Amino acid sequence: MGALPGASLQKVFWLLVIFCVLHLVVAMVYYMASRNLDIFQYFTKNKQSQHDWKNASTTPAAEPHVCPETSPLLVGPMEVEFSKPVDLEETKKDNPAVRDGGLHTPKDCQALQKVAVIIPFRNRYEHLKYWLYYLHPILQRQQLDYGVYVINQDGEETFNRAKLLNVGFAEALKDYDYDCFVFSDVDLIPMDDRNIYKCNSQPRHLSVSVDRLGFRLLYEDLFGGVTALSKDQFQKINGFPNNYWGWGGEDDDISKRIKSKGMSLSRPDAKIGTFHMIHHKSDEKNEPNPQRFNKIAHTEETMNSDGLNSLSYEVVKTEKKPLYTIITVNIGLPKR
Ligand code: UDH
Ligand code: NGS
Repeated sequence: MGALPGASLQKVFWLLVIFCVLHLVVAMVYYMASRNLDIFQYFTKNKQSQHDWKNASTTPAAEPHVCPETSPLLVGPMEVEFSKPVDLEETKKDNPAVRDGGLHTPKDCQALQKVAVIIPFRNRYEHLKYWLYYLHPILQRQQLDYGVYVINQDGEETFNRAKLLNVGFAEALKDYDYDCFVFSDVDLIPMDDRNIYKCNSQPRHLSVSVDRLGFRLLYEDLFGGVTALSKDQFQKINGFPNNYWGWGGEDDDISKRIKSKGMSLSRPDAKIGTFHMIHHKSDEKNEPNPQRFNKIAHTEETMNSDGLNSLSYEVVKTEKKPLYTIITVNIGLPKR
């Protein structure tokens, strides 16, 4: 009887120490192995998704990654000049990724927005050729999923820019699920591709500094030239007015619609928002509209009944050209 001898106590102690160390080693090995497995799986998964995207046709389940907020393809300020005539067959060859109808989808990433570019038009083919020559490369560099719609007013009646733009909105939506609409005069060419043809949280005025207007904003509420509205923003203001026949005022009406629905105008920086306007003589049948001041004075009363919800027109012809879709439309006559 009596206490354990000292040697036995020492043995028990060392056995306990060895057991603890072994336990610790096993736990660490197990932990490291599981971490490595996670990392290994993470890499193989990522490699797989890149692979899937490149071979999208064979494995359709994979989603392409979303295009970056700022396209890496942009070049900034650009030379714009009009000394040489444009050959559209050459322009088509220079833009092989543009599909018939003037449609383009970026191939390396999923575009942030689906943009319909709407151009009000009549008898301005020379301008249209320059527009297509300059804009297709820019819109592709901006990595947009876009389509170009030229809305051609049929007949000889007084021109109606805003109604043509309403038609463009309605017709483009029959073609594709666009979420953004850029409305552009045919004679305005951006001089900096960082001025992105896409929509913003507020309706956007893109043609901020036009050379022919002295590179300055004529007045704070100006909303003419090139503008961008999301589908929601456009619907919120009931589209554009249908009854401004002739030059002037329809853009001021749109600007008032936007304000009256609690939205504001957004603009790019004046240095980026520069445009060249192609020089031209005054058009026939687009004389200044003598009623425009009176109409603008009543926008808030008329906007809920004059716009998208009262739009009526008849499509005469739709043609899918190699670089644009042209929709010839009968928009009726002004009320006498
Ligand atoms: N447009 C046509 N054909 C026409 C008239 C206008 O295609 O016969 C289109 C074209 O896209 C043009 C846009 O409508 O760019 C706007 O026409 P606008 O005459 O309001 O504007 P533009 O930029 O000329 O062509 C601005 C100067 C006109 C001043 C006349 C008033 N004093
Ligand atoms: C205003 C017009 C706008 C026009 C703007 C710029 O006076 O429609 O000039 O025109 N408003 C009225 O006439 C009420 S510009 O210099 O670009 O031809 O957009």
